[in-house]
Amino acid sequence: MPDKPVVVIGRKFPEAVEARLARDYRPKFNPEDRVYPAAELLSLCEGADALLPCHSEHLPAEVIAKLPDTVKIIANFSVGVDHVDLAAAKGRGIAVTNTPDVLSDATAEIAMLCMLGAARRAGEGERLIRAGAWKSWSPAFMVGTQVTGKRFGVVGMGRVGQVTARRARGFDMEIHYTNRNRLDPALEAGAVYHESVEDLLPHCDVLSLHCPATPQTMNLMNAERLALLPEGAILVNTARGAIIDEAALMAALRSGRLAAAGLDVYKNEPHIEPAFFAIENIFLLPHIGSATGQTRDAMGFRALDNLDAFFAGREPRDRVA
Ligand code: 8YV
Repeated sequence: MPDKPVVVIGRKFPEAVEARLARDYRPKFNPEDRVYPAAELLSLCEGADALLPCHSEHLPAEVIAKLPDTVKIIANFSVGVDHVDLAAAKGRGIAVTNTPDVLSDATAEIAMLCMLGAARRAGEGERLIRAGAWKSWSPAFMVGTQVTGKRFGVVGMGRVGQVTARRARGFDMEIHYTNRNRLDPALEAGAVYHESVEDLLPHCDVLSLHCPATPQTMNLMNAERLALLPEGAILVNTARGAIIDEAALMAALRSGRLAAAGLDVYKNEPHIEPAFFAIENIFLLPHIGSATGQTRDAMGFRALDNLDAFFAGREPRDRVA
């Protein structure tokens, strides 16, 4: 029987996932859960057959170029693959997989939390109470925006976008969306399709971003497009920070053009632009879209299913390159 493949594990994975790895592979674990500098990651990959990174392990073309020839697959523990240069991997004949579907519910929950947190000023309320600064109540105290029955816009009606739209329907919201392709009527479920982001924006009381980060979507929400949202709109981002021009967003929040924003993702995570901290009408979470035990297990198992298929000579289900 051939030796079990050697796999480099980018970060500390859930216990059950690491148990399966230990049973079926020769894993190089990361028990301290450190973010490896590129040079260390590359040296760990010496003699390895596979790499299992998270979005925190950046694999641009110059790193992919230095991966040892033995590495045949990058099986991501993430649905987003913007941290991997797919063309470079393809060029070297390295397979790349991701973990779709299994995190859609968890991420949609966080999109709802971001929407409500922003609309109802949850961050401000928390800060006030924890600072011991809640002194009185009045009808004008902490008045926010009601979302029930309003229009909910989705950029990117893929798996997460569709689940999020379903959750928003629970607040009787009218769904508007744009997507590379219009969905079948059954999946659309009455949502109004707009051909472009520019067409969509004027129809969104809440806008939720669910498209991948690509060169085309970099700074998609810039000053010009933010200005197309209705006065008092709310912006939600659980996708990737790269999609928003953060300076333009801060300007729109400071001026009151946007009522609020709820963000789970940022351009330079975890080093968030400090200017955000001084803006009250923004609800900030630390990239926890998929952070439930159930979902993190499912992501790990999905990555391992891809790895198992690859080493069994089958096409991995979630191959993206
Ligand atoms: C994960 C995510 O926490 O899967 C993704 O693309 O953004 C998150 O839900 C993270 O990327 C895991 O690597």
